Amino acid sequence: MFSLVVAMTAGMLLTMSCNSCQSGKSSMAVVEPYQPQSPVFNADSTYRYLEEQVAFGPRVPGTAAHEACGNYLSAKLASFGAEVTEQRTEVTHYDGRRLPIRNIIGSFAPEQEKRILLFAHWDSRPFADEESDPERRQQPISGADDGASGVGVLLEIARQLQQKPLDVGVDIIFFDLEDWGQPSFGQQQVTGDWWCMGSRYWAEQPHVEHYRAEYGILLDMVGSAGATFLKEGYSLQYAPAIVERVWSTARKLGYGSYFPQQQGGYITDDHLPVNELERAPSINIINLKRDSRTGFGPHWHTLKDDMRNIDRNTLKAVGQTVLELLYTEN
Ligand code: AHN
Ligand code: ZN
Repeated sequence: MFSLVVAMTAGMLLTMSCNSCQSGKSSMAVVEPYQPQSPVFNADSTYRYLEEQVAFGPRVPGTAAHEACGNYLSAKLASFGAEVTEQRTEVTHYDGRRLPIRNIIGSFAPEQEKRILLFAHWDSRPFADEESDPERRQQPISGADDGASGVGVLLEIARQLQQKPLDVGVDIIFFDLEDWGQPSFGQQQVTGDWWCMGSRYWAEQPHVEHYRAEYGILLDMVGSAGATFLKEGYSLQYAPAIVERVWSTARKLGYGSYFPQQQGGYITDDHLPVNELERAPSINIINLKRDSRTGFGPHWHTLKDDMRNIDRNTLKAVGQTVLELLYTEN
């Protein structure tokens, strides 16, 4: 008896709330869900592009694994219909070592004047200097997140651009030698800045004379579970309107938790030379943590930066957001 009363009451409530929502329809503004313009970004194929890079082993400049992975990336871009250009040079590093640079550029609609630049670094760090054990610190990292994730997302975007071409031109650049900055265990004090060597070389000598893009987006560490893309300092300084567009697009697509309305620190990264040499006002989508010692995820520059840390949901949030930006470009 009692349960019958409860059931009846619940039923009445349901009817009432349903009535009120129906009557509300005529008087209240109905919020239409956002209609995405972009094709569906496939996180599974992206995940495979990460696995394939990591399978070469650490992509440390000057090693056979690095050269082999470069060939793979070049062939991938070409297979997706991009016009591929490579830049090769050598630099003398802080320790006197000669290091190769191989930037890999894939251009879609190269004849178009209006261009968008998308980039990531494809090299991986030669030492796990954030490991606590000194032995382990000397080992190179897998770089599943730090390097491979951004490249993997951009390969999937390249695949989409082939299937559904855009009027606007897109350049996808895989920069080399981003991650050989001075190790935190370094004894000697090194002068100068040794991060971002590949992007600095390209920004000084772009593959096309007087190259300029409308805007640029850097993807760095976009694969780990629970990533938070705080609004990075140089991005807000050089390209605030692009930050706003990306963060609001992510929110509309339902990825607001990955793109919080919070400011992060200033990160020396590949977007800095691109901004400084005015090749494109550029932002950095990068996983930043306010509460960590390094400012990055706990796996950063450790041997834990491997595939176990990669989450398809994060790749999807970033990839679909960037894709939506491209396909809402007029
Ligand atoms: C600095 O720590 C100064 N820059 C980090 C840039 C970076 C390294 N991104 C990935 N690995
Ligand atoms: Zn790194």
